[in-house]
Amino acid sequence: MEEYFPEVDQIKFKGKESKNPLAYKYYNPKEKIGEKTMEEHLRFSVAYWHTFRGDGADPFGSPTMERTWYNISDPMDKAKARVEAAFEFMSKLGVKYFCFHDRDIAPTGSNLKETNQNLDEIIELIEEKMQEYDINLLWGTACLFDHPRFMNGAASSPNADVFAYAAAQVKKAMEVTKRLGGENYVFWGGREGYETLLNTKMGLEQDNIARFFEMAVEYAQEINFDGQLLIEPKPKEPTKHQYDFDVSTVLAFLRKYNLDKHFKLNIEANHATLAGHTFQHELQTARINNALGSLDGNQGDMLLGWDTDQFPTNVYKTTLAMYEILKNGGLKPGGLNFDATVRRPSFKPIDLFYGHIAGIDSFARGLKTAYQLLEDRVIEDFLEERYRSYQKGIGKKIKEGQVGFKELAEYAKENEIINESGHQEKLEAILNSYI
Ligand code: XLS
Ligand code: NI
Ligand code: NI
Repeated sequence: MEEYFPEVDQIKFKGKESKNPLAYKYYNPKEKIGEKTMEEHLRFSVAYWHTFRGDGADPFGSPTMERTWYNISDPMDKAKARVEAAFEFMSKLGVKYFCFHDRDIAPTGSNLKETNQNLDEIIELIEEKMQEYDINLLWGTACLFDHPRFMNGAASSPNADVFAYAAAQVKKAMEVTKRLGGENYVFWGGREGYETLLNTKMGLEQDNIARFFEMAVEYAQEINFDGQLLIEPKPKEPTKHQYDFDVSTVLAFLRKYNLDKHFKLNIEANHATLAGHTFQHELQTARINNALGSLDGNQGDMLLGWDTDQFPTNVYKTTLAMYEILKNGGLKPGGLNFDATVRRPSFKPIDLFYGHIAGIDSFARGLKTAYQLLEDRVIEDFLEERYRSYQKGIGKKIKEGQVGFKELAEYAKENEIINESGHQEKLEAILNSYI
């Protein structure tokens, strides 16, 4: 069998003193951090679309990526070679999960029937490889944004035939996700949004998306798919106003349509920043609403302002993200999917390893630091102290709903207010001493 990454052996943990760029400095899969191993905490996943389909093309230039499987002309042979390459890659990296869109793995045929047949053929091969390498599916999804038919959206399209086609595609994608034992199923709203209200019935479009989700919930139950359904928020790109703007917007939408008990969120770092939030803000918003499902790990570039999907290397941010994950009691059945792509000039196959190793080590280091922060109750104790006025006296009565405006007005008349410092700089310095 052809080897696609002959220059790379199994990536191993060598510790932070190691100078080997093809070794983990922090990620030691079997090392225990508290009750769980690093592998159990982090549940890393490789994104099929970026890693095995990304060609380096951008709006200004042609593909740059050197990948032997791109030179195969027959689309099915190419898809099969890609599967081989993918499993060799994941196994050498030591990552136990992957994620895909239906159209990432198999070519489209001349009609839906043929497309589904292609998909089934590749799924069979993937199923074999999953068993052979002991690699699992974190989530599957349907690509409802690439084909021209989705130019006006999928479930939010003004054209009901497009809605129907999207439903057919998700039905099939859910079936194959179930067949491969997928632990989650993701909906990222592709082109569910709009450019101008001059041509858009926003109310109807949102009602239709809710109808689409209801059908998805029903169908998941019908086929006994017991994975977690996830929605991935994003504020803009490709459309100007994406309906799933951020975590709060999605939660409000789900509650309006009574869908909240069926969905959690898949939160992407670069989407958080595009929405004007930190990754931690989005994670905590989901966590306190019991809706934190899974992560798309990457990072953006503050100076570029679009979804650059870079590999996450900022340990300050991975630490605060892992802090939220630990507070959440973990991610399972979710995981940490690298929705990230190497830069256009990083065109060598080996760069795929460098990118993933950098991301994996950044999160492993973030996990260790966040765990220590929690062990030492650095933030916890400060917060307890800062909010202690709600533990007794008038604060306790407010919390327990024992007082109203009248009682509070009486209280305020008698009481002198003494505020305390928020000590932000002190806390930031402490955090730095841990990182
Ligand atoms: C695009 C999204 C996409 C989803 C899966 O910005 O991040 O890649 O994760 O459809
Ligand atoms: Ni994503
Ligand atoms: Ni993205």
